Amino acid sequence: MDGLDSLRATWLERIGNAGDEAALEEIRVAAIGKKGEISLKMRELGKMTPEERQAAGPALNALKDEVNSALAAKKQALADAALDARLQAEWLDVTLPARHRRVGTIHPVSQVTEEVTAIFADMGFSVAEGPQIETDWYNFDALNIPGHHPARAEMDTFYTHRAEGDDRPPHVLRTHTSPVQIRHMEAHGAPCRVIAPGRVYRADYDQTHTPMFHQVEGLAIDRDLSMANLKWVLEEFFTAYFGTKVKTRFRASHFPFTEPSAEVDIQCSFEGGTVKVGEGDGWLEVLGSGMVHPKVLQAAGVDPAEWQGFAFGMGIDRIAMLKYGIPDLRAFFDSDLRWLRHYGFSALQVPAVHSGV
Ligand code: 2NM
Repeated sequence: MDGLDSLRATWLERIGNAGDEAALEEIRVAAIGKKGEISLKMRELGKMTPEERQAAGPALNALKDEVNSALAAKKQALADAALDARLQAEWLDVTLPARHRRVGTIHPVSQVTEEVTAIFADMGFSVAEGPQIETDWYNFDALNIPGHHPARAEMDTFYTHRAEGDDRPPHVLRTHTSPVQIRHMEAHGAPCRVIAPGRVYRADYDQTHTPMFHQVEGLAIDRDLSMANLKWVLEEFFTAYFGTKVKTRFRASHFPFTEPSAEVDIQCSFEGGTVKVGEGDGWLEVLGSGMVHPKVLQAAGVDPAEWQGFAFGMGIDRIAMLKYGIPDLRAFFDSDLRWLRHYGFSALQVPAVHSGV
């Protein structure tokens, strides 16, 4: 059976040399397909004598089996090689340190809002929030600022557009967060202790004013609160906020929504062009305050014959600049990443109440 030996050698070699599955399939068809060389040989068995057939038949069958096995083995080998190649190409060291990605920072306004909230929370104040677009009633009338009052013009209010024939009341971008406190009194009545931090808007833009800024207002209503309670709360606040004992100075003032009213200065020094809070004999105005006007209580549904209390308001951006030495207000809202990385806070610097005394 020398013919079969060379046939076997040829096909096994071709199978061994097949480079991929497609080549292997071509070889299979050419060898043992319907018209394959080995299949044609098997068809010739019919023309043989029984003796020849008895020898050639099993040999051809064995050859066919051998070729089949070789094809299967080669197919598996090709698949293994392909997988190895892929694993090599996609090799990944999962123990390598991750690529560095810069994380964002907490904006000083957010940080200070949290600090202020923590300090007032410690004194029993909760946080109230409300809409940034208000009716002129909540923003002005309820606060004893009537239509002809100069404060209405002084505040450089942004009014929303109203189409001809629209009979809804005029709406404004709130010029202070006092409307939040009116809404709070309406909803919950007295007694109460809340702060209202948030964005406010005034049409004003220069070195020290931006058309959007942040305010925190406070309100405490009870049966016998006085200016003395106000003064204690504010000194307690500033001392905790600046981490050092801070003296305050009350100056008589006027606001439509409080009577009496006072502007509050905090003690500071101005040496070498830097402001330091809590030392020296200079004063810095940081806050407005007073006893809530009876008309304001009335407008908010609280009986002024039974209840009285104090309120105050201050700029968050401004007290952030003072505490963290930030020189330019306008840079607060420029979204300059270099500024944010420099003045921003880590998410791990969680504000807590601490008195630096
Ligand atoms: C200030 C100054 C004085 C104030 C008044 C009220 C309210 F709603 F209770 F009437 N909230 N805040 C107030 C008082 C705000 O900001 C300079």
